[in-house]
Amino acid sequence: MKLLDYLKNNLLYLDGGMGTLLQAEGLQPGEHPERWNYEHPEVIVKLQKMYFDAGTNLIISNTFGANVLHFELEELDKIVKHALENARTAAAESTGTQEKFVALDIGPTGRLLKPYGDFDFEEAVAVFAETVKLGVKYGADAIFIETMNDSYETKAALLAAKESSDLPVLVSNAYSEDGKLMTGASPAAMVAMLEGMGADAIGVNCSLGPKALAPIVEQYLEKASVPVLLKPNAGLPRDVDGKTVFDVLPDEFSDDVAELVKKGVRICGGCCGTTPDYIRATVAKTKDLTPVEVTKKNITCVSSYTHAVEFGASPILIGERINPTGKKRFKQALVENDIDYILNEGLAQQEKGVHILDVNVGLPEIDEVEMLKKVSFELQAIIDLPLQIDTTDVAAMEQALRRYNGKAMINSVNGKEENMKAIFPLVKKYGGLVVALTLDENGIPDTAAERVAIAEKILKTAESYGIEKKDIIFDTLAMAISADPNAAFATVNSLKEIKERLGCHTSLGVSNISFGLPNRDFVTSTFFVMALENGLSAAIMNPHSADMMKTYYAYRALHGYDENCADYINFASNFVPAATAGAAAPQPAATQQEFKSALQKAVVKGLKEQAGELTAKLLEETAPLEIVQNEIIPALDIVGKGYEAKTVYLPQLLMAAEAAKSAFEKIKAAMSTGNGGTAAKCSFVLATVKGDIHDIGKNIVKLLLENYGFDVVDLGRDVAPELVLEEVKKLHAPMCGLSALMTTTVPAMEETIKLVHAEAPWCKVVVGGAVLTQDYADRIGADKYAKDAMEAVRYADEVNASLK
Ligand code: B1M
Repeated sequence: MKLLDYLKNNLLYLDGGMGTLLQAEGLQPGEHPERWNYEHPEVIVKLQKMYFDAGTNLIISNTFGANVLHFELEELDKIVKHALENARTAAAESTGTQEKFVALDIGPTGRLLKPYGDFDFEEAVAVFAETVKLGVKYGADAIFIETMNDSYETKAALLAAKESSDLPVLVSNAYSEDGKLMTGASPAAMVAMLEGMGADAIGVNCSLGPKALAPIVEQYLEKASVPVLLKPNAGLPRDVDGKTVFDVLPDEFSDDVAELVKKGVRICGGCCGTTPDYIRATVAKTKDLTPVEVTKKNITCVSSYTHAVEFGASPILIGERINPTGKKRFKQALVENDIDYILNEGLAQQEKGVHILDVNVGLPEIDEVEMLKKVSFELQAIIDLPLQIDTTDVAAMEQALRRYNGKAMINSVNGKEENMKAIFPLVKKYGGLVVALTLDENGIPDTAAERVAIAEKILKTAESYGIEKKDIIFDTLAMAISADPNAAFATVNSLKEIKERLGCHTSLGVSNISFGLPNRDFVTSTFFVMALENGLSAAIMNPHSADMMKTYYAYRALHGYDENCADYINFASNFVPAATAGAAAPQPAATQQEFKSALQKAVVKGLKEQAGELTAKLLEETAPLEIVQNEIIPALDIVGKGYEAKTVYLPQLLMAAEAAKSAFEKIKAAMSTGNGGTAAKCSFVLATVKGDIHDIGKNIVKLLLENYGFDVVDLGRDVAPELVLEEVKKLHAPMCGLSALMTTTVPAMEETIKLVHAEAPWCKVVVGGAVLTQDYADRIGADKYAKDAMEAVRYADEVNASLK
């Protein structure tokens, strides 16, 4: 029987942890477990047979880290071949009579994708594809993508699985305790993206025990229309005397998993710390339960790398400003490749409270494929709103969708046969919510009835591509009332019928209605209400228009979408009448953030180029160190606090660090002439301690020391104590400096100080970094605590003077 057929009527049991079992069999720390597939196949077969004997249906091959980043292709081939053979042998040798399957396991690469890391998305797809092809070659029944804590890498793996095989794909993510992936995705965002791309089952594994994972699993069950899987740890791992221990025992584990099976989980197993006993107990407690039917949830939504936006309740606003039509300055930005200008348009609309950003960069004189790819990539690096990819160029559409980190809104398809033939395969492959325009080969019909007929044709064709009704949103096209007095009625009447009779959601570019009239927003905002009253779900609009935003907030309050009228009150109390403040719309207070300066904002928002430019300007009248102290450090503090409060996620932290670096480059250049005298001074060994990769502060210290004539040997970041000692001894350096930013890396600092003091007693150790205090520095035995870079220089000068 095929795996997916079996899953239709049965619970599917997975295996449990392998790591601890392999260690018990002699796997050494640092050794690749994947090599055991051919070095010790008998051990792998034995362990996997134990799982089959315990009731497992689907064994996940021992190939978690098997990819071309870790192994040469020839060895990879051997590993995958043996891994699948071992699992098959285990199935054959097991006495269990249940259905048995073997999945190719794919784990994360361990590298962070661009723009946050240095790993290219297409490179990641290619890496995963190599392993997938081998899985197909050696007869896997399915692909199991697991323990992914980044949505973008998950997408790369799923895309590779889909492009290189026809096998069922199960996708499992590892969530942190805050219920989000490390890079910020919510369960709803993952469900939207993975289902859109055609994953056959989705869910969670690793990191936490079944109790802690329950709220996350429940969100999957609420949103997912495919089977949900659960593979928890035996609780949260703890370190006891250097050994990892897990607190949840098989009995409690299986009770908790059984509860979630009753709620709808269809695939279950165990992850770290679990053994065949956990699976046996789970099977015993769930095998007589009737599997909960997997139902279609019919959720119309799009998603970004952090969250999903659902259609159907409160109206959705789609910002229309990233579009060159009628905008001279925007066109210039496109021609001059001024990406920051475009990013700022996005940020400004986000601040006004839109939910989705439309992205249109079509201009005859530029390469739209490259520009759309670039702009959508840069936008999703700094803005966490879902994007509406808006282009008539199919190649540009495909490139942007491919790299989009989430489920995009696709603008658009229409009723022309040719157009549907080009767009629907992209919707099917990459997932997405497609805007369908009610026009066809004969143009835009005048009547509502004809537009609805086109909508019906589009729905039927979409179905033939396997695209569901929920993933189509109709735009019944607003035409100018200045040209046709019945234009508004034709549009809203077709909206109403599409909503009520066809049961679909709708969107409209509302501004077009007032084309050719003075004071257009008067008309547009009234039309907006008409459309909303007739079933409009989303409007593509200008959030800088006070009239539009007034209408939006008032409409929500009047329709009960705004509890206690809180959003309306926020909006209206900040409202400044146009007569005194121009026509700009006030911002909803919820999205306002005060910044002391433009540079601070650029760093916090992660605008690299702008941060560099603003720093260069500021340097004309401000001392470099003042900029560091008063602008850059406070900006990074804002991001750091946001990170702690879980309002900012790792990607934003990384982008802010990149922006700070680009500001710092300018500061470095400005200081290169030196202001502290260039007389040669002694050598100074500098490092960020082991386990810590924060080096912005250390680099400032380096720059200043060099400026003051010290011969700095910078060992970089994440530096082992032994390496610091080796360099100190080699140079007989009278001083070394250590930086640490995290409470977790202060012990490494202490270890380094002890080693240097013991083996190189002549060397003074100065320490710094935001996590340290004088008291802390004293406790770990530092010779000097420097609260900032300048203090480190003053101390170095003292030591240097004492050498003479
Ligand atoms: Co992260 N990070 N970070 N981070 N990061 C902190 C430090 C954190 C406090 C944020 C928070 O939660 N509020 C937190 C640590 C919490 C803790 O203590 N346990 C944290 C965390 C948790 C993490 C990660 C674990 C996140 C994750 O992956 N889930 C991860 C850790 C990776 C690792 O190190 N193993 C991580 C990663 C990163 C980025 C890569 C994204 C990026 C670093 C980029 C880089 O450095 N190349 C980053 C950033 C930017 C920060 C914050 C926001 C800013 C740090 C910074 O550069 N400040 C930070 C929050 C914060 O500090 N507000 C945070 C500006 C810099 C100029 O200040 O280094 O203090 P500072 O240097 C000053 C002085 O302290 C002094 O002089 C400098 C100038 O006056 N000084 C010295 C520094 N070293 C000195 C040495 C001296 C003398 C003076 O003598 C030798």
